[in-house]
Amino acid sequence: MLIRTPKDWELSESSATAEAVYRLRNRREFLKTLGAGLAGVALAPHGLLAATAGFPSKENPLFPASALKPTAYEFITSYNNFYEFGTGKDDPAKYANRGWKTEPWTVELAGLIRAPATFDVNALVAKIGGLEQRVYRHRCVEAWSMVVPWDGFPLAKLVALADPKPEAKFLKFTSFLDPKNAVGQQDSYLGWPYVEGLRLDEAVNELAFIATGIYGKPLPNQNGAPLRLVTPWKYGFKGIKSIVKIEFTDRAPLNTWQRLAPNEYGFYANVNPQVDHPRWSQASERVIGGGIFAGRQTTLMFNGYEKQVAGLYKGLDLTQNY
Ligand SMILES: Nc1nc2c(c(=O)[nH]1)N[C@H]1C(S)=C(S)[C@@H](COP(=O)(O)O)O[C@H]1N2
Ligand SMILES: [Mo]
Repeated sequence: MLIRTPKDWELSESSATAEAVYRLRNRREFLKTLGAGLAGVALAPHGLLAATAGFPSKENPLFPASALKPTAYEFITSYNNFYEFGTGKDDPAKYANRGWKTEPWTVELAGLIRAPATFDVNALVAKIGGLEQRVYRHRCVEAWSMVVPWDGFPLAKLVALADPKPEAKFLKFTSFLDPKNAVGQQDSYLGWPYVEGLRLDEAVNELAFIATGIYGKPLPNQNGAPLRLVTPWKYGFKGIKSIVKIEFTDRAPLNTWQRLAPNEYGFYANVNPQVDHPRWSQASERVIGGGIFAGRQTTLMFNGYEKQVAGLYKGLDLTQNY
C-alpha cells in the first residue's frame, strides 16, 4: 500500500493559499460593497461590526500556527454548530447574519465574586490588555475536527478580574436570548438560553481561552461573536458562543446538552477516544477542510492536550465522568 506523507511546507502552503484566496475574494467584495454606498453598511463582510478592540493580536509562541495546520477560514466560518440559528451546518452563516446585532454587547460577571460588574466587550478587551493568537485543535463530539487560529485572551484573566470568593467552585456561562433574531430559539426543544459550565480549576488552566476573533479578524457572528469560550481539550459543545453572563457558583451547573440527554452527554466532556458516544465511536475524527489532505485521523486523549490538563482529573474515573 502506498501512503504518501505530505511534507510540512506543503500543508502550511495549502492552508495559507486557501486563506489568501479567501482574503482576496472578501476584499473584492468589500470594495464592491463600499462602492455601493450606504447599502454597503448592511452588506459588510461578516465580523466587520463585531467587537473590534485589540486587533491585531500577537501570536502566543506556545501555540503557533507552525505547529498545527490551520483549517481554511472559509471552512471555519461556514461549517458551524450554533443551534440558535438552526440545526444545519450551513444555517448559522446564513441566519446569524440577518439582523442579529453583536455590537454593542455586554457581559456580566456575577455570583460568588468580590468584583461583580457588567462590561462592554471592547472595554473589557482593553482592560484585560489586548489579544493574543493561539492555534488550537477543535474536536466536536460528532467526530469531526478542525484547527482554528483563535484571537482572544486567557479565561484566567477574566477570573482574576472577577476575584472569586473562596466558596466559588464552578463557572456557569450563559448565552444570549433573542428569539426574534435567532430563528432557532423560536423552537423550544433545546431549552434556551444555552448554558455551559467549568470547574474553577479548569477555568484557570492555561488552555482555557475566551475568543473574540479568528485569523486575526473579529469573530463572525456564526462563530459566536463577540466572545465565546474555547476549551480545546473538551468536545466543542463546551465552547459556548455569544456569552452574556458568567456566574460563579458553589455547585456544578447543569449544562444544556447534559440536561437534554444525560445518557449521552456529561459535565466534563473531555475528548476521550476510549469512551465512545452511545451512538458512535470517538476513536477517530473526520478532518474538515476538503482538498487532497482531508480525511480521517486518530483522536488523541484530551485532544492532544494531555500534558496541560491530565492533572486536573487525577483520581477521577473518566469512563464514568464523561
Ligand atoms: N450558544 C451556543 N454555543 C455553542 C453551540 C450552540 O449551539 N449554541 N454549539 C456548540 C458546538 S456543538 C460546537 S462543536 C461549537 C462549534 O463552534 P464553531 O461553529 O465555531 O466551530 O460551538 C459550541 N457552542
Ligand atoms: Mo459540537
